[in-house]
Amino acid sequence: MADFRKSVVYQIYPKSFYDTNGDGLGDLKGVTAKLDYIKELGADYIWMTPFFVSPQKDNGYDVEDYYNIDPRYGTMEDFEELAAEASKRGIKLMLDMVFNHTSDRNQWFQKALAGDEKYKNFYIWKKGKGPGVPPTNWESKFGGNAWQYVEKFDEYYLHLFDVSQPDLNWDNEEVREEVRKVVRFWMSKGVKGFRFDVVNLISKGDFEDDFEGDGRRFYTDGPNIHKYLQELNRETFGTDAEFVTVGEMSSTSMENCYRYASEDGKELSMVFSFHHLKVDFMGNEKWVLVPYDFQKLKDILFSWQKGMAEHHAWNAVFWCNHDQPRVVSRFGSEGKYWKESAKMLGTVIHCLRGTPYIYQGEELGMTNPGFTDISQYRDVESKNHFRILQEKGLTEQDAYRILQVHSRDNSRTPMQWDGGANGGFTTGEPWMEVTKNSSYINAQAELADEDSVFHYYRKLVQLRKDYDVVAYGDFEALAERHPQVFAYRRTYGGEELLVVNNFYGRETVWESGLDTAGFEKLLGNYEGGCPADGKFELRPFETMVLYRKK
Ligand code: TEU
Ligand code: CA
Repeated sequence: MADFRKSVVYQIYPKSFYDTNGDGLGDLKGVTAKLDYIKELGADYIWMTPFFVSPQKDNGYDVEDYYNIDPRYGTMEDFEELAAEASKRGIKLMLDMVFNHTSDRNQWFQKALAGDEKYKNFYIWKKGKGPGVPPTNWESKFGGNAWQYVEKFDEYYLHLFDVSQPDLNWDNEEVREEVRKVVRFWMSKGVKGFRFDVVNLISKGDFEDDFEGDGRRFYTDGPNIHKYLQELNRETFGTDAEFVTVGEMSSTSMENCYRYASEDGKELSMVFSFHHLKVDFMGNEKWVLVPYDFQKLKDILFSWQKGMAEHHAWNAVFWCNHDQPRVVSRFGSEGKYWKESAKMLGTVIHCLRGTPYIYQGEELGMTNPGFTDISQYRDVESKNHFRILQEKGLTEQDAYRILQVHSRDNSRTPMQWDGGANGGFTTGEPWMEVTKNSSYINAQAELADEDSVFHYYRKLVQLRKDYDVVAYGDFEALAERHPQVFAYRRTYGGEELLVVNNFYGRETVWESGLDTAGFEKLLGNYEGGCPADGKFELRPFETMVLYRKK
């Protein structure tokens, strides 16, 4: 079995990674060109977000053709070369499979629109409740009602995301068989893992109005979800014990995740859940400005750590991806303690029980770009909500302030490779502006500096290889009510790991009451060792990883 517990995954958003032909868009050849960089960091897997043929309304999460590569990113030969070069370096590829919906340009949907009954049944159609009244009041995740009227049929189709992303009808066995074909096709190309996009939304339940929320309770972790995942597993990747899978679970419950990611291996290897990244929302509402709730962040992460372990299920652990703002900007500091906070946040994730994911540029401490004009934004969700916020009465300036914090484009700016023009990402005009701080936050500068965020992340990755307790240890929460400290203990056989972090830019003291004699410091962001008396005097954003073996 693939030991994903000892592995680290590096996520690439190809469009913003590295451009090799000067058209301003990152490409597959750009990933191949940077494999040695990823090797140096030590990652075992690369998860690549979709590069299939797509109109790019949602940057590839709107798939027009699952079997071909979008010419913007390159060719099948480029992909094969990438797979071969990665394999030479012992790096495995994980592809991103979007099966909750397709693009409206997908031939299945085109045939459906043309009136072909077989393909119409590939999607979800309902009559309205009356003239101009959609079947339910559900809201699309990207804003507005989740149903689109098609006059020709006098029916609506469901789109939980953009209107150009119609939801597939998984209750139709033919759809499930088509999905299996796609999965088998990419398995035959030598990929070693999949990330399944919003996969807990594929099984829809009752189509009822939601008077308590936006409709998600009717289609999240739906009635046949476990059945469909088990079937997909059995019929495709489950036949290969080396395969690693991760499901992106939108608004999921822990109880369902016990099953999705159970060590019995019937469904998936692990799950992404997002509750810990909603601590700066108001409930489920993301388009607001509220300070993040540190206690809630701890409570959520701790309860998932404990719950998943008790139920023999495995977490994916992460702060960043292409949908989330940059973590230093979010929970750390862009200013004086930029480097300290970036290292501290990396430590918190990498020493938890679970497989850590690093999103491109996180290992450099990349920040949000601080865009000030809508013309700088590219994301469909951001553009929609910029409009919706103003329709709700916010001023343009207030809408910008919210986007600067929450927009998905915060993480999608080009990778900062060097201090030159466009951060070394392209010789042309980048599809999105490069963040202004690329003069000092960039790979070239950080590779040359032993004390950089990059080298710190490299050491974090290595820690998991060198110490079994990091990969396999039990988890115990510490300092649960401390207002500044995030601390925990891992134990495995005679090995013990203490991970102690100050989450804030001011000093603090933690009287742990622990016997700290005999601990050695493996990693940290300041000088100094382990206190002998269990009293931790922590400097701004200080982190330390302490180890003891009986
Ligand atoms: O995202 C799922 C999703 O619901 C969120 O990440 C969403 O973008 C955000 O919470 C809305 O506020 C996945 C992909 O990661 C994302 O890039 C796609 O846009 C989305 O699915 C649709 O395929
Ligand atoms: Ca290119």
